[in-house]
Amino acid sequence: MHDELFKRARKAIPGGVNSPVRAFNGVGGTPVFVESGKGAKIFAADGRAFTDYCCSWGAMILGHANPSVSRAVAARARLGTTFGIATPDEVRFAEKLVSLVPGMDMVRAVNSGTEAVMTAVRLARGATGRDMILKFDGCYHGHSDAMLVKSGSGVLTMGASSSAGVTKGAVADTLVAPYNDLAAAEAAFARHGADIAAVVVEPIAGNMGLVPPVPGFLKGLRALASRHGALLVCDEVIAGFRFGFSSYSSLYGGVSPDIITLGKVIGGGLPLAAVGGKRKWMRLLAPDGPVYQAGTLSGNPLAVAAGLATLDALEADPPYARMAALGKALADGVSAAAAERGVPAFCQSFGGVFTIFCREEPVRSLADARRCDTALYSRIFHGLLARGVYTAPSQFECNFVSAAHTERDVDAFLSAFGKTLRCL
Ligand code: KE4
Repeated sequence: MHDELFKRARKAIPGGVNSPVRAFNGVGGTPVFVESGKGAKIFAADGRAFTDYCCSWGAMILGHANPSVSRAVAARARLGTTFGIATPDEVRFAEKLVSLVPGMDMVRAVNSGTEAVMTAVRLARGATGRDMILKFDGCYHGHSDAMLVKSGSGVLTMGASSSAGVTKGAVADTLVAPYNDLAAAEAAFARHGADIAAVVVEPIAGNMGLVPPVPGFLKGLRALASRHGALLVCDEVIAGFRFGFSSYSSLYGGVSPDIITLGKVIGGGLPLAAVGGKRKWMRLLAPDGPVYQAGTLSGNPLAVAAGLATLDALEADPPYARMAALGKALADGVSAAAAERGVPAFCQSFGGVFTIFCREEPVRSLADARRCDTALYSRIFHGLLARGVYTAPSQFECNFVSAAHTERDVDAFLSAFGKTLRCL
């Protein structure tokens, strides 16, 4: 059935998918088509059920079809979904985010992480009058031209370090340094400091697999940016509200970015992301300031209803400690099982987010991640899939434990993983 669906899809949709990583090019085989989800489970068009660790790339922190989110969206839909006119809900949403993220005085809602980062880059350039941006190899910040240089995520899977169609001019001002390499960032500033508008970084990287920052990296970037008059942009489209009820930067990073981008979790499964930061920068955005940015559906009531319901649920019953405990149990179990069988793989995790890296040494950079055995990763992916566990269809992505996952799910994951290892 999926073969037939994919055949039809490929006729009508480029690559048969609306986002490249879904095509299974990173693991081979025919992609799964999902009909529905409930809690930690997803149900494929052919009737198979899976425990889902993709969670729409982190957005579904409460699990699929969460009752309070579904009720909020259904109720809102009956009142009208979007007006292109200001609404009270988007004021509440902005006030909520500002109250929860230290150092974020103002926030603008947008429709995707790509839009949020694209706006952050334009804002930094407008604020400083400078052109250059420093980003890090293996970090993915959406598909705006300036960011499609040595990106992670789907771009990495495609084996391309840039994209066709991106002009030389569009990337001429994008500097790239290895993630976790503060010396390289210092060298970039030593050479271009007066021209760098912003450092853009995933404070914990999720687009080459899960790669936490090494001690001192984020604080070093903060000091460098401040010293040279550049802005620090923390892209928390994955990390925001994922590891605690605020930003990763404030909870674990020990840094206060000038601009922060949010997405996924704050949208509760609908197209909703945000760019926020210190008032002195945010007031430069149109219509008050000279940096233009706009969006027909930005802050639309339907998406904001899902976002507010998600934030309310996370605030009422924070799942973070439990997700972290489940994530650790899963990661420790995977690493122990691989070691016991002499399979070159281990599980790197933080909070409820994890990646099974098919190599034995830790992964601290894209160069490390690229040394993984992607053929082995593919065999593990398909072994888990065949045993009812849906994980990221790429070595260079993360997996997510949601609030809906249970100890039984983790036990089932480890059982499926053990059986997969025995069949390698
Ligand atoms: P979107 O434009 O896809 O909403 O967000 C772009 C983005 C920005 N910043 C970070 C840190 C991100 O991880 C993303 C998107 N993440 C990928 C998964 N790693 C989206 C999945 C996909 O491309 O289909």
